[in-house]
Amino acid sequence: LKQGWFSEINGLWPGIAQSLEVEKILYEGQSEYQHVLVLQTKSYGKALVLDGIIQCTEKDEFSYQEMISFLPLCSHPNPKTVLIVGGGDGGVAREVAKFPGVEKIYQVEIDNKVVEVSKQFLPFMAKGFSDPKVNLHIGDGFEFMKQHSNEFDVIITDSSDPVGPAISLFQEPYFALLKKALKPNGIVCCQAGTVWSNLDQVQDTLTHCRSIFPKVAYGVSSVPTYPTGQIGYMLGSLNPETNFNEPLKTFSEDELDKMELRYYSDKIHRASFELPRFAKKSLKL
Ligand code: AAT
Repeated sequence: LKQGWFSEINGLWPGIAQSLEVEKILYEGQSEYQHVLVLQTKSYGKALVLDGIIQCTEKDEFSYQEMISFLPLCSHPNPKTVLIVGGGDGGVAREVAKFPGVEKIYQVEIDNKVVEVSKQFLPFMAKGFSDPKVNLHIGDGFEFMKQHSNEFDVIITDSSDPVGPAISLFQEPYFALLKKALKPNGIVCCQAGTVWSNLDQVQDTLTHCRSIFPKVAYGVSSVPTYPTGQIGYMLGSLNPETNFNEPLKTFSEDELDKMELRYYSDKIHRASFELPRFAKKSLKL
Protein backbone atom coordinates (compact mmCIF):
# COMPACT_ATOMS: atom_id res chain seq x y z
CA LEU A 1 0.00 0.00 0.00
CA LYS A 2 1.60 3.19 -1.22
CA GLN A 3 0.75 6.26 0.87
CA GLY A 4 -2.51 4.74 2.03
CA TRP A 5 -3.82 3.87 -1.44
CA PHE A 6 -4.65 0.44 -2.83
CA SER A 7 -4.11 0.07 -6.59
CA GLU A 8 -5.53 -2.84 -8.57
CA ILE A 9 -2.53 -3.49 -10.80
CA ASN A 10 -2.94 -6.63 -12.92
CA GLY A 11 -1.89 -7.94 -16.33
CA LEU A 12 -5.57 -8.53 -17.18
CA TRP A 13 -5.88 -4.74 -17.66
CA PRO A 14 -2.38 -3.58 -18.54
CA GLY A 15 -1.47 0.03 -17.96
CA ILE A 16 -4.61 1.00 -16.09
CA ALA A 17 -5.52 0.56 -12.44
CA GLN A 18 -8.36 1.45 -10.13
CA SER A 19 -7.19 3.00 -6.83
CA LEU A 20 -8.97 3.28 -3.51
CA GLU A 21 -7.80 5.36 -0.56
CA VAL A 22 -7.54 3.07 2.45
CA GLU A 23 -8.34 4.04 6.03
CA LYS A 24 -7.59 0.69 7.58
CA ILE A 25 -6.65 -2.87 6.72
CA LEU A 26 -9.34 -4.93 8.45
CA TYR A 27 -8.00 -8.34 7.49
CA GLU A 28 -5.09 -9.76 5.57
CA GLY A 29 -4.23 -13.43 5.15
CA GLN A 30 -3.28 -16.18 2.75
CA SER A 31 -5.79 -18.98 2.16
CA GLU A 32 -5.11 -22.30 0.47
CA TYR A 33 -6.11 -20.67 -2.85
CA GLN A 34 -5.47 -16.94 -2.72
CA HIS A 35 -4.41 -13.83 -0.85
CA VAL A 36 -7.40 -12.40 1.04
CA LEU A 37 -7.64 -8.72 1.98
CA VAL A 38 -10.46 -6.69 3.53
CA LEU A 39 -10.05 -2.92 3.48
CA GLN A 40 -11.91 -0.06 5.08
CA THR A 41 -11.79 2.48 2.26
CA LYS A 42 -12.38 6.20 2.49
CA SER A 43 -15.19 6.52 -0.08
CA TYR A 44 -16.46 3.03 -0.97
CA GLY A 45 -16.91 1.43 2.44
CA LYS A 46 -15.48 -2.02 3.04
CA ALA A 47 -13.76 -3.76 0.13
CA LEU A 48 -12.94 -7.43 -0.48
CA VAL A 49 -9.76 -8.01 -2.50
CA LEU A 50 -8.56 -11.45 -3.65
CA ASP A 51 -5.07 -11.89 -5.13
CA GLY A 52 -4.91 -8.11 -5.56
CA ILE A 53 -8.22 -7.90 -7.49
CA ILE A 54 -11.23 -6.00 -6.13
CA GLN A 55 -14.16 -8.43 -5.76
CA CYS A 56 -16.66 -5.98 -4.34
CA THR A 57 -17.05 -2.84 -2.29
CA GLU A 58 -19.83 -1.91 0.09
CA LYS A 59 -20.94 1.10 -1.93
CA ASP A 60 -21.39 -0.47 -5.38
CA GLU A 61 -21.68 -4.26 -4.87
CA PHE A 62 -25.44 -4.14 -5.35
CA SER A 63 -25.09 -3.34 -9.05
CA TYR A 64 -23.18 -6.54 -9.76
CA GLN A 65 -25.01 -8.87 -7.34
CA GLU A 66 -28.49 -7.73 -8.44
CA MET A 67 -27.72 -7.82 -12.15
CA ILE A 68 -25.93 -11.19 -12.27
CA SER A 69 -28.93 -12.64 -10.39
CA PHE A 70 -31.98 -10.86 -11.86
CA LEU A 71 -30.93 -10.87 -15.53
CA PRO A 72 -31.12 -14.70 -15.71
CA LEU A 73 -33.91 -15.16 -13.14
CA CYS A 74 -36.24 -12.71 -14.91
CA SER A 75 -35.45 -14.35 -18.27
CA HIS A 76 -36.59 -17.81 -17.06
CA PRO A 77 -40.33 -18.63 -16.97
CA ASN A 78 -40.26 -20.27 -13.54
CA PRO A 79 -36.88 -20.67 -11.81
CA LYS A 80 -37.15 -22.96 -8.76
CA THR A 81 -33.70 -24.46 -8.29
CA VAL A 82 -30.67 -22.20 -8.66
CA LEU A 83 -26.95 -22.94 -8.46
CA ILE A 84 -24.35 -20.28 -7.65
CA VAL A 85 -20.71 -21.02 -8.50
CA GLY A 86 -18.26 -18.84 -6.54
CA GLY A 87 -19.80 -15.87 -4.75
CA GLY A 88 -18.05 -16.50 -1.43
CA ASP A 89 -19.14 -13.12 -0.06
CA GLY A 90 -22.81 -14.23 -0.04
CA GLY A 91 -24.10 -11.24 -2.03
CA VAL A 92 -25.52 -13.25 -4.93
CA ALA A 93 -27.21 -15.73 -2.56
CA ARG A 94 -28.78 -12.70 -0.84
CA GLU A 95 -30.23 -11.52 -4.18
CA VAL A 96 -31.36 -14.93 -5.51
CA ALA A 97 -33.17 -15.60 -2.22
CA LYS A 98 -35.36 -12.54 -2.90
CA PHE A 99 -36.76 -13.94 -6.13
CA PRO A 100 -40.37 -15.15 -5.80
CA GLY A 101 -40.76 -18.87 -6.51
CA VAL A 102 -37.12 -19.85 -5.95
CA GLU A 103 -37.25 -22.88 -3.66
CA LYS A 104 -33.68 -24.14 -3.42
CA ILE A 105 -30.36 -22.37 -3.79
CA TYR A 106 -27.19 -24.44 -4.03
CA GLN A 107 -23.82 -22.76 -3.93
CA VAL A 108 -20.31 -24.09 -4.55
CA GLU A 109 -17.45 -21.83 -3.46
CA ILE A 110 -13.85 -23.03 -3.59
CA ASP A 111 -12.48 -21.03 -0.67
CA ASN A 112 -13.95 -21.34 2.80
CA LYS A 113 -11.68 -18.52 3.96
CA VAL A 114 -13.60 -16.05 1.75
CA VAL A 115 -16.86 -17.21 3.36
CA GLU A 116 -15.48 -16.91 6.92
CA VAL A 117 -13.93 -13.51 6.33
CA SER A 118 -17.14 -12.24 4.69
CA LYS A 119 -19.23 -13.44 7.64
CA GLN A 120 -16.93 -11.57 9.98
CA PHE A 121 -16.33 -8.32 8.07
CA LEU A 122 -18.99 -8.09 5.35
CA PRO A 123 -22.26 -9.14 7.03
CA PHE A 124 -24.36 -6.99 4.64
CA MET A 125 -23.45 -9.52 1.93
CA ALA A 126 -22.79 -12.67 3.98
CA LYS A 127 -26.34 -12.48 5.35
CA GLY A 128 -27.20 -14.30 2.10
CA PHE A 129 -25.84 -17.49 3.69
CA SER A 130 -28.34 -17.40 6.54
CA ASP A 131 -31.35 -17.75 4.23
CA PRO A 132 -32.84 -21.22 4.85
CA LYS A 133 -33.07 -21.88 1.09
CA VAL A 134 -29.27 -21.69 0.70
CA ASN A 135 -27.13 -24.85 0.78
CA LEU A 136 -23.43 -23.99 0.69
CA HIS A 137 -20.85 -26.53 -0.43
CA ILE A 138 -17.11 -25.84 -0.27
CA GLY A 139 -15.34 -27.15 -3.35
CA ASP A 140 -14.21 -26.43 -6.91
CA GLY A 141 -17.03 -25.33 -9.21
CA PHE A 142 -15.64 -27.22 -12.19
CA GLU A 143 -15.41 -30.52 -10.27
CA PHE A 144 -18.87 -29.97 -8.72
CA MET A 145 -20.41 -29.50 -12.16
CA LYS A 146 -19.10 -32.88 -13.35
CA GLN A 147 -21.25 -34.58 -10.71
CA HIS A 148 -24.57 -32.94 -11.57
CA SER A 149 -27.01 -33.44 -14.43
CA ASN A 150 -30.46 -32.11 -15.16
CA GLU A 151 -30.77 -30.37 -11.78
CA PHE A 152 -30.85 -26.60 -12.05
CA ASP A 153 -33.14 -24.06 -13.73
CA VAL A 154 -30.56 -21.29 -13.49
CA ILE A 155 -26.79 -21.43 -12.89
CA ILE A 156 -24.98 -18.22 -11.96
CA THR A 157 -21.20 -18.21 -12.21
CA ASP A 158 -20.11 -15.45 -9.84
CA SER A 159 -16.44 -16.19 -10.25
CA SER A 160 -13.27 -14.20 -9.92
CA ASP A 161 -11.40 -13.24 -13.10
CA PRO A 162 -9.63 -15.84 -15.30
CA VAL A 163 -6.44 -16.02 -13.24
CA GLY A 164 -5.83 -18.41 -10.33
CA PRO A 165 -8.58 -20.81 -9.19
CA ALA A 166 -11.20 -19.47 -11.63
CA ILE A 167 -9.38 -20.19 -14.93
CA SER A 168 -11.34 -23.38 -15.64
CA LEU A 169 -14.64 -21.50 -15.28
CA PHE A 170 -13.92 -19.52 -18.45
CA GLN A 171 -13.04 -22.44 -20.75
CA GLU A 172 -15.23 -24.36 -23.15
CA PRO A 173 -15.46 -27.65 -21.16
CA TYR A 174 -17.08 -25.71 -18.33
CA PHE A 175 -19.87 -24.48 -20.61
CA ALA A 176 -20.55 -28.07 -21.72
CA LEU A 177 -20.80 -29.09 -18.05
CA LEU A 178 -23.19 -26.20 -17.38
CA LYS A 179 -25.45 -27.46 -20.16
CA LYS A 180 -25.49 -30.97 -18.67
CA ALA A 181 -26.26 -29.67 -15.18
CA LEU A 182 -29.20 -27.59 -16.39
CA LYS A 183 -32.80 -28.74 -16.61
CA PRO A 184 -34.55 -28.38 -19.98
CA ASN A 185 -34.84 -24.70 -20.98
CA GLY A 186 -32.29 -23.77 -18.29
CA ILE A 187 -30.35 -20.51 -18.30
CA VAL A 188 -26.80 -19.60 -17.29
CA CYS A 189 -25.27 -16.23 -16.42
CA CYS A 190 -21.53 -15.78 -16.01
CA GLN A 191 -19.33 -12.92 -14.94
CA ALA A 192 -17.60 -11.76 -18.12
CA GLY A 193 -15.10 -8.96 -18.56
CA THR A 194 -15.77 -5.69 -20.32
CA VAL A 195 -15.22 -4.61 -23.90
CA TRP A 196 -12.92 -1.79 -22.78
CA SER A 197 -10.29 -3.84 -20.98
CA ASN A 198 -10.99 -7.49 -21.83
CA LEU A 199 -12.41 -7.62 -25.37
CA ASP A 200 -10.49 -10.83 -26.20
CA GLN A 201 -11.78 -12.50 -23.05
CA VAL A 202 -15.36 -11.46 -23.78
CA GLN A 203 -15.05 -12.73 -27.36
CA ASP A 204 -13.67 -16.07 -26.16
CA THR A 205 -16.39 -16.51 -23.53
CA LEU A 206 -19.03 -15.62 -26.11
CA THR A 207 -17.59 -18.16 -28.56
CA HIS A 208 -17.70 -20.91 -25.89
CA CYS A 209 -21.22 -19.93 -24.93
CA ARG A 210 -22.40 -19.87 -28.57
CA SER A 211 -20.96 -23.33 -29.22
CA ILE A 212 -23.16 -24.76 -26.43
CA PHE A 213 -26.30 -22.60 -26.14
CA PRO A 214 -28.76 -21.83 -28.96
CA LYS A 215 -29.44 -18.39 -27.47
CA VAL A 216 -26.80 -16.08 -25.98
CA ALA A 217 -26.63 -12.46 -24.89
CA TYR A 218 -24.09 -10.12 -23.33
CA GLY A 219 -25.16 -7.29 -21.04
CA VAL A 220 -23.35 -4.76 -18.87
CA SER A 221 -23.89 -2.73 -15.75
CA SER A 222 -21.84 0.03 -14.22
CA VAL A 223 -19.72 -0.83 -11.19
CA PRO A 224 -17.35 2.05 -10.44
CA THR A 225 -14.78 -0.10 -8.63
CA TYR A 226 -14.44 -2.77 -11.32
CA PRO A 227 -11.86 -2.21 -14.07
CA THR A 228 -13.09 0.49 -16.51
CA GLY A 229 -16.10 1.10 -14.28
CA GLN A 230 -18.32 -1.62 -15.66
CA ILE A 231 -18.78 -5.39 -15.79
CA GLY A 232 -20.30 -7.74 -18.35
CA TYR A 233 -22.71 -10.65 -17.97
CA MET A 234 -22.74 -13.55 -20.42
CA LEU A 235 -26.12 -15.25 -20.67
CA GLY A 236 -26.98 -18.52 -22.36
CA SER A 237 -30.30 -20.34 -22.71
CA LEU A 238 -31.08 -23.90 -23.75
CA ASN A 239 -34.41 -22.62 -25.04
CA PRO A 240 -33.96 -21.07 -28.51
CA GLU A 241 -37.15 -19.03 -27.91
CA THR A 242 -35.64 -17.10 -24.99
CA ASN A 243 -35.52 -13.37 -25.62
CA PHE A 244 -33.09 -11.98 -23.06
CA ASN A 245 -33.98 -8.42 -24.05
CA GLU A 246 -37.51 -8.74 -22.74
CA PRO A 247 -37.84 -9.90 -19.11
CA LEU A 248 -40.59 -12.49 -18.50
CA LYS A 249 -40.95 -11.35 -14.91
CA THR A 250 -41.32 -7.67 -14.10
CA PHE A 251 -41.85 -5.96 -10.73
CA SER A 252 -43.71 -2.79 -9.73
CA GLU A 253 -41.79 0.05 -8.07
CA ASP A 254 -43.37 -1.02 -4.81
CA GLU A 255 -42.19 -4.62 -5.22
CA LEU A 256 -38.68 -3.44 -6.17
CA ASP A 257 -38.62 -1.33 -2.97
CA LYS A 258 -39.79 -4.25 -0.83
CA MET A 259 -37.11 -6.48 -2.36
CA GLU A 260 -34.58 -3.71 -1.65
CA LEU A 261 -33.42 -3.63 -5.26
CA ARG A 262 -31.33 -0.53 -5.84
CA TYR A 263 -30.05 -1.09 -9.40
CA TYR A 264 -32.25 -3.59 -11.23
CA SER A 265 -35.54 -2.74 -12.91
CA ASP A 266 -37.12 -4.05 -16.11
CA LYS A 267 -35.96 -0.88 -17.88
CA ILE A 268 -32.37 -1.43 -16.73
CA HIS A 269 -32.72 -5.09 -17.81
CA ARG A 270 -33.59 -4.10 -21.39
CA ALA A 271 -31.01 -1.30 -21.49
CA SER A 272 -28.17 -3.53 -20.26
CA PHE A 273 -28.10 -5.41 -23.59
CA GLU A 274 -27.92 -2.25 -25.68
CA LEU A 275 -24.24 -2.03 -26.56
CA PRO A 276 -22.20 0.67 -28.28
CA ARG A 277 -21.64 0.08 -32.00
CA PHE A 278 -17.99 -0.94 -31.73
CA ALA A 279 -18.86 -3.59 -29.15
CA LYS A 280 -21.78 -4.95 -31.19
CA LYS A 281 -19.58 -5.25 -34.23
CA SER A 282 -16.65 -6.95 -32.55
CA LEU A 283 -18.90 -9.36 -30.66
CA LYS A 284 -21.21 -9.89 -33.67
CA LEU A 285 -24.26 -9.23 -31.53
N1 AAT B 1 -19.69 -11.52 -5.49
C1 AAT B 1 -18.69 -10.70 -6.09
C2 AAT B 1 -17.41 -11.15 -6.21
C3 AAT B 1 -16.79 -12.09 -6.95
S1 AAT B 1 -16.43 -13.38 -6.00
C4 AAT B 1 -15.64 -14.61 -6.86
C5 AAT B 1 -15.55 -15.87 -5.99
O1 AAT B 1 -15.25 -16.98 -6.85
C6 AAT B 1 -14.47 -15.86 -4.91
O2 AAT B 1 -15.08 -16.05 -3.66
C7 AAT B 1 -13.56 -17.04 -5.29
O3 AAT B 1 -13.01 -17.70 -4.17
C8 AAT B 1 -14.52 -17.92 -6.07
N2 AAT B 1 -13.91 -18.91 -6.99
C9 AAT B 1 -12.82 -18.76 -7.76
N3 AAT B 1 -12.55 -19.88 -8.45
C10 AAT B 1 -13.51 -20.78 -8.12
C11 AAT B 1 -13.79 -22.14 -8.50
N4 AAT B 1 -13.00 -22.79 -9.37
N5 AAT B 1 -14.87 -22.76 -7.95
C12 AAT B 1 -15.67 -22.10 -7.06
N6 AAT B 1 -15.46 -20.82 -6.67
C13 AAT B 1 -14.38 -20.17 -7.18
C14 AAT B 1 -16.46 -11.91 -8.39
C15 AAT B 1 -15.57 -10.74 -8.63
C16 AAT B 1 -15.40 -10.29 -10.05
C17 AAT B 1 -14.18 -9.41 -10.24
C18 AAT B 1 -14.22 -8.63 -11.49
N7 AAT B 1 -12.98 -7.93 -11.81
